[in-house]
Amino acid sequence: MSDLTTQASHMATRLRAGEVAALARAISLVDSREELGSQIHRAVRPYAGQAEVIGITGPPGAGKSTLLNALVAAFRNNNKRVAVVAVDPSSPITGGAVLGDRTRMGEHTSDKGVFIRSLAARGHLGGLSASILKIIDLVDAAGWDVVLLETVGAGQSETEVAEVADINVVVNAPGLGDDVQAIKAGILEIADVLVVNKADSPLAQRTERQLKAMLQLRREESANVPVINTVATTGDGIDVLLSAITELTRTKFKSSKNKRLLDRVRRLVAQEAAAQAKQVILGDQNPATLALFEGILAGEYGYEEATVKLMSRRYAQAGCG
Ligand SMILES: Nc1nc2c(ncn2[C@@H]2O[C@H](COP(=O)(O)OP(=O)(O)O)[C@@H](O)[C@H]2O)c(=O)[nH]1
Ligand SMILES: [Mg+2]
Repeated sequence: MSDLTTQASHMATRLRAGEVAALARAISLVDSREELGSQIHRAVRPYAGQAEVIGITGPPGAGKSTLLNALVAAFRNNNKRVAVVAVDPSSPITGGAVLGDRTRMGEHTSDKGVFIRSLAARGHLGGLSASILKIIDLVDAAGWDVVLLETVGAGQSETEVAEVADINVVVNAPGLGDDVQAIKAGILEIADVLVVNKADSPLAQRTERQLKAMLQLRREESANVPVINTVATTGDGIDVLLSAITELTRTKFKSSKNKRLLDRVRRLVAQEAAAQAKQVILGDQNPATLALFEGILAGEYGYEEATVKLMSRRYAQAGCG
């Protein structure tokens, strides 16, 4: 065995034994795309697949961090060990700006049943979700029952999180500007549970009505998406939210764990393939490639046709086509 393999195997053993320091180190290695990180991931991957992965997305200011804090407490009351992975470098939970939130999370930071980690949202070739997924695998293999994924609610992190989570909780709140338009297109489609947070606001009922109307417009299945009112600051409605999550997890996990995991892998490989293809094409100085581009300019091919030609040639070169 090479040094690296031996090292990976030691780390994997420590991680599986529940050593938090080993988990934290493995996450850093994966997050920075080190080869050792990849090897640790491969070594522990077969042990992952047990944890419930719950994404918390929604516009900034909706109350995601506050809600997540309350959810952590609720899961802890049910004796579940909870890992929080924040795709949000400025998260108040993971070391950010708001002193009040930090103090509130203080109760959790000293709890051995809570693991908190934030990831940088930039610099991930192949998209963030591939890295998140590997990190979830690490946390999962280390024996954590629940993984809560928090996003900053801006940029691409929401959709990336949605791709890897088993259950997507989409949080909205009144008073965020253009009503429910604050929810980005596409995010509503991936919602398994919709939360109207800040239900203590007099405008919350209107937000709820609008969300329900939007759900009905979007698709038929969304008739089943529960809409739950919460006041994250007081904990009102958190028990209802937790029951909804638990019920959804039960049905999702029951349907077929293997299919769920394979679907997730398929989405991520597709995404990784797109990212890799992009890098290859951007760096491709092959005269035949340039001729293809010229052909597009001259109207000989459409973009789609040229792309198919280019891809099939690259695949043939790589010996996999
Ligand atoms: N009135 C009220 N304020 C809330 C509620 N939930 C969160 N907030 C406040 O809304 C602000 C934004 O919350 P935060 O959790 O940081 O939102 P995030 O950007 O989605 O993570 C904070 O000042 C919270 O204290 C709620 O249910 N009711
Ligand atoms: Mg937040």
